Amino acid sequence: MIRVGVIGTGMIGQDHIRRMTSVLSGVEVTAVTDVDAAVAGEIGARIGASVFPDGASLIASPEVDAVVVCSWGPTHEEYVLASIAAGKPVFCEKPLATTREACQRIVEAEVAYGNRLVQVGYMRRYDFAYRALKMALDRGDIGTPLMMHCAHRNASVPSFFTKEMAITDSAVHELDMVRWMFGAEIAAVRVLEPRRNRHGGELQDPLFVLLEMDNEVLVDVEVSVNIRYGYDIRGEIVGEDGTASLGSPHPLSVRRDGQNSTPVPADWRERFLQAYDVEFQEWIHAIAGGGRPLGPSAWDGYAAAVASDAGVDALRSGERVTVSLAEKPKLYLESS
Ligand code: NAD
Ligand code: ISE
Repeated sequence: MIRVGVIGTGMIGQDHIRRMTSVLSGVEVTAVTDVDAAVAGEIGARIGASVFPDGASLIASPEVDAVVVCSWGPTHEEYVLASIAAGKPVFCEKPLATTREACQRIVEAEVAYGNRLVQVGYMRRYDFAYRALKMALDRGDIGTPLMMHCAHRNASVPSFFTKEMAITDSAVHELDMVRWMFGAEIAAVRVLEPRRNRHGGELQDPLFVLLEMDNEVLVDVEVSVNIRYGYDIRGEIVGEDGTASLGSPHPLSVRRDGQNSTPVPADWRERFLQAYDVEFQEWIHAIAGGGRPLGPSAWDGYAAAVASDAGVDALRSGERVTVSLAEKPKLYLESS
């Protein structure tokens, strides 16, 4: 049984606690902490976990075999570095950290440790539809890929959301997904600003992101964060011999009054429910008995952050910005 300590008991922290306490096997949540002590206290009491005053004491606790970081992005680096220093596996929600330099420090710390401890929460790699799409591509069903069209639509976002966050918080999932999908790196980024959606107020929404992969595949990503009708994630790959796309994410279809309707998920918790379950179950299996995590690595977190930084530069400058990665350490040569 892996004893997990969770740092950050907000929206996704609570969802991951729910899956670790009532869905998955081989894991128990023994410790929680949050800067909002009241919410951590309430959750700790509900699930019978110890409540720690801060992340450092939770990571150091002998009650904790592995750490799950679900706090705000700018706090991730500190907790991931502390977990590596303690030699404990750490699952960090995306992004790994908010700058390329911070991600680089994590990569260096893990390389110095000498083995993988870090996994980053890029759950699309575990989604049934994305996995089916990648299998079709890898089997050659549509021939050599040429382009991919993506849409990343949030129903709404909180008032503190900025246009940069449409890249660093939302499109960062596509930045990871395309590297995994095509087994290629992002070479350059451009960002265009379409006509503004009035539902976003002053926020520049949507954004149109163009990615050039280093295998010459072109990817476009529409990022809309005030689409209102629900949470809608799309992807279609155009190959030389055909096209392949993500199917409907919902198993239900209702025919009534001359209409055929399919529900649209409300948010990522509903759309990627099973992906998160598989992601966590595979992580637990992988680290059980001292094994290393096999999912998105610190290197993947670093590569997504470098592309995300380039996206922010491209958004602010209106220019095409190239992406250049450091040399990939040997530790990560087996992973994407
Ligand atoms: P949230 O605001 O609902 O929760 C974050 C929690 O972290 C809050 O309770 C806050 O008090 C706590 N916190 C902040 N700083 C802390 C610190 N230094 N130590 C301990 N606790 C601290 O946010 P959320 O939506 O749950 O997002 C949390 C993280 O998960 C973010 O990195 C976000 O990008 C990521 N996320 C990932 C997905 C996904 O699809 N993989 C979806 C949503 C959020
Ligand atoms: C959120 O933080 C997530 O990670 C979701 O998966 C993403 O779709 C959403 O746009 C982000 O705000």
